[in-house]
Amino acid sequence: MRLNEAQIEEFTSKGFIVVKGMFDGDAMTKVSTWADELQEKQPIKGGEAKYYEQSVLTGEDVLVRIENVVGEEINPAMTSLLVSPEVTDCLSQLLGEAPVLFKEKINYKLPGCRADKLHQDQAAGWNVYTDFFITMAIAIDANRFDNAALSFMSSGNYPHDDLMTEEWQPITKDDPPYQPVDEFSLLEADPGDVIFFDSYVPHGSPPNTSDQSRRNIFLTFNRASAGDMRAKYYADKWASYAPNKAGEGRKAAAFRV
Ligand SMILES: O=C(O)CCC(=O)C(=O)O
Repeated sequence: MRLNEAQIEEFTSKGFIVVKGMFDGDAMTKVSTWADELQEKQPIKGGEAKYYEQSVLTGEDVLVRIENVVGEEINPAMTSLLVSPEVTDCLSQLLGEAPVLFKEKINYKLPGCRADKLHQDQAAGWNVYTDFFITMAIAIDANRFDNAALSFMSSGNYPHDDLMTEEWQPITKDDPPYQPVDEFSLLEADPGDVIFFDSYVPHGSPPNTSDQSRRNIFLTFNRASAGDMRAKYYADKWASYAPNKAGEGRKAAAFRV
């Protein structure tokens, strides 16, 4: 599959596009089972990095995300499924050159999980690495208003190569609907739908106050010319923000990407 001219133009102006049904039902059954297994699995040293936080609703520890879950050395089968030649083709079109995986995570957004405040990904310290990234979000579960579907700025009215805040600061502490209302879209998605988005487009999601999980995978890529920075990214991250376990949940972080 290749993106058409209209999709590329839309990505350039709005900073994101949605590709419905990019992964089929069989693929998503495998992905969902894998996400369930990872949720239960005891992480191995240097392997999956789990992050727990205290639920804003119940105060109990809730799994927020697992990082470092793909790559040839960790799970070659899942890597080929998620970073298929088709995906690589689309990313090459959007980046203007070959993509290299920078980081990846499954955001579990389980019932009780906190908000992801409106932000630009690039503000999460990414300038240290390079100045442009594209993330591919894949819906594992149905994303609906009730279970914290993402909202994106859809007006294109943001600096496409600059930060709107100091690093690590959210754009607003409010939850959706973000203001001005007509500049944002709620992206309800079905399993297998993909959102490609750049690292400057504002987006976020509210706390999950429903009883349905909203698991999405986020794979972030940089241009090959910027190099392979994934090992350095995780080493830096674990030094400043180490994975933890149930029982060690941190207070909910307002902005962590
Ligand atoms: O999972 C979410 O709702 C938010 C994720 C996000 O905004 C991000 O990773 O940049």
